[in-house]
Amino acid sequence: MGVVIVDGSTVRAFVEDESAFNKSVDERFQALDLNRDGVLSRSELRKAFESFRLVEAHFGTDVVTPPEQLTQLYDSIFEGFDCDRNGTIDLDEFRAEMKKIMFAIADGLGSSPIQMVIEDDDDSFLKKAADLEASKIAQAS
Ligand SMILES: [Ca+2]
Ligand SMILES: [Ca+2]
Repeated sequence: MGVVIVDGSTVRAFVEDESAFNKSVDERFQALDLNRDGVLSRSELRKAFESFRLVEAHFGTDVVTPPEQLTQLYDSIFEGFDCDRNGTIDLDEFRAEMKKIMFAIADGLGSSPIQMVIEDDDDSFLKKAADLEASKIAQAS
């Protein structure tokens, strides 16, 4: 366990490093595609967001959200991913929307860094962003 400092530019640099970002996104996509049919269904995406803990982070964990409201929320997230409205999310759609979400997080963080406590086995995108920045700093010195 350790503490990392992330701000908007950390996240932005991660998303803009296309090979690092796509690799992380592709790994996540594969992990989420539980039935291995190459696309994400509504329920697979919902599991994804439960594991990202993004939704809770945005809406606060101290508020208990009614299930029907949660379903609406996940539906609207799904619509955001499913650009061509065919009812499933393919890898391109997933990459594009993850990019948007991470940029939105970067904008939200702005230039005020936040401290994150992370577990060693944490594979969140923010940790990956912090790792990437750390490796760049290590290379530069
Ligand atoms: Ca699937
Ligand atoms: Ca689609």
